Amino acid sequence: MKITSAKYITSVVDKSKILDYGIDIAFVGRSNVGKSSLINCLVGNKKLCKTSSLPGRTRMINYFEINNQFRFVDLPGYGYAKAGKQNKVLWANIMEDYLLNSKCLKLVFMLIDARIEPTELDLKMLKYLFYYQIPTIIVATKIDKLPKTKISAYIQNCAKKLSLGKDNIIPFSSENGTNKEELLNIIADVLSK
Ligand SMILES: Nc1nc2c(ncn2[C@@H]2O[C@H](COP(=O)(O)OP(=O)(O)OP(=O)(O)O)[C@@H](O)[C@H]2O)c(=O)[nH]1
Ligand SMILES: [Mg+2]
Repeated sequence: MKITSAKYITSVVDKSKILDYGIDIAFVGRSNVGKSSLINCLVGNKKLCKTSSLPGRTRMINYFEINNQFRFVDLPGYGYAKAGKQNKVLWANIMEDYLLNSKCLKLVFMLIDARIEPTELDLKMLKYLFYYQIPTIIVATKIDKLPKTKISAYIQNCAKKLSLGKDNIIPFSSENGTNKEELLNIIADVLSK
């Protein structure tokens, strides 16, 4: 599949504004893991989503219209140490509201960082997604930062930590587009159902 158009729609902080029509594909993961960069890579526009080397950049639910057919949803990152208690509560509320109430959610890409083992928060997130039976694909981002010889062992270790088969984790790089086509194929598959 090819993405031919990608437009920012809106950013939402409260439950009542969560869009309740159409098809959503959402991106979750630790703050700074590369969610916004991955979306930009898939759509081929480095400026669509704001990215930053400072964690905690995305604080709202950001919606993007893709191919006039479905939406990408850039969700706020978790585990940002400096977020402060109030922001953490706000984050939990937004995420829970979105994941539980979005009638539109067809697929979640959950991102983990290729240089860091899955964290406790990653495990919690994954359990949550499974519990609510939200179709989930795990993507290991920033794979360009790992030596090629270490990728396979890294994926195997992550799979073990997350109690998944190694084929359930897709190595990815926004930097050089590793497995971009693979992710687009998964999206096409979900849309065709
Ligand atoms: N080398 C490399 N760097 C990446 C990759 N993906 C993201 N980055 C860098 O990692 C930093 C964070 O990326 P973002 O895409 O802003 O991360 P995010 O998950 O959206 O972060 P929050 O919005 O804070 O939750 C930026 O400096 C990116 O350039 C990748 O695949 N390879
Ligand atoms: Mg972001």
